Amino acid sequence: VGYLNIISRNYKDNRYAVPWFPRRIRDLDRFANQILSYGAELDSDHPGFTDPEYRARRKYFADIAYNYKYGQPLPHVDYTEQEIATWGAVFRKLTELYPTHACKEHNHVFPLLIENCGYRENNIPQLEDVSNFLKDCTGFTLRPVAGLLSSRDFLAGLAFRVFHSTQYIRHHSRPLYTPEPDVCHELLGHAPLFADPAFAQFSQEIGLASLGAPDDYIEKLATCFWFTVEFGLCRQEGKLKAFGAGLLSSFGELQYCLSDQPELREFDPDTTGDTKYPITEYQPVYFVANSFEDAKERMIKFAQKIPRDFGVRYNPYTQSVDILDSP
Ligand code: HBI
Ligand code: FE
Repeated sequence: VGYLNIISRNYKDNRYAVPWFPRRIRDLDRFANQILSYGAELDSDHPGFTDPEYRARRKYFADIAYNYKYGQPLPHVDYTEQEIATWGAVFRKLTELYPTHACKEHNHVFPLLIENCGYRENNIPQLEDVSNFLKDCTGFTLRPVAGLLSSRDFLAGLAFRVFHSTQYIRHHSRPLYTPEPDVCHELLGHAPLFADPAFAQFSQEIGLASLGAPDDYIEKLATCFWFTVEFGLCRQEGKLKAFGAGLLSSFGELQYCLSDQPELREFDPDTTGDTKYPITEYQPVYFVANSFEDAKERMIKFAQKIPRDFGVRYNPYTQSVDILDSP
């Protein structure tokens, strides 16, 4: 196909060029060396900033993720007593709230994770076990990641039903706080929902929409991701419930989001995608989805408006993206 000639890493130099994107699941290996900040570089206000032991540990996690290649078993980690205690504190508090605050899909899957993947207060589950479980449920898999990826790269993983997951844990001094994703956020917040077929499809649609999309649309898709996969609410049997991982992994915000304080709006990619949001405080606005099916349908409609000279279709047999000539 002619336009593949101009898929370019230097697309900003050429207004006709399409940004490079992964075509096969193995291509995700390329993201490892373009992380925005290596996981061991902590900001001066990070709770572990002055703890040399914690920083060395973070370097260890960043290195194993950096060297991971598609097809390898996910690195097995022996977590320390202190790390397990931190996980335990988070696990204990959050599991108090799930029955009343989490969506029914999360509550359906959580007992299965306890049964099959070693989810319990005194054990941090291994990414490998969780990834294998998700693969059986929806085909989603986890990939370790050494630090923050660009929105473009992070979303592209979802097109292949791959979720980039951190493996380190937050600093023990503040168990209920983390300024960045950690294994509590990934495994308690994100993982359960990726076992749900409709949620998995919705997530993959965001990923497929992102492939080769212009920068301004990547921004809109990342914002939709933020207000759904990270901070989404839904209405179930007339009650408001949380399904966003940022909520399901925060003892404080999980209660706040269902209180009468925040403003609620209906999820719609056209408007949601243009909404500004703070990243260091509780959200002033949440978007409510009718269902994952409905959110997925809206996402597919939105994706059709993205200026792109080609269509994409995921081929699950080859785990690759087929490029379709536009109609
Ligand atoms: N990178 N490693 C990692 N983890 C995330 O959760 C993450 C990311 N990059 C971007 C991102 N999340 C989102 O905020 C959106 O930009 C997609
Ligand atoms: Fe997240």
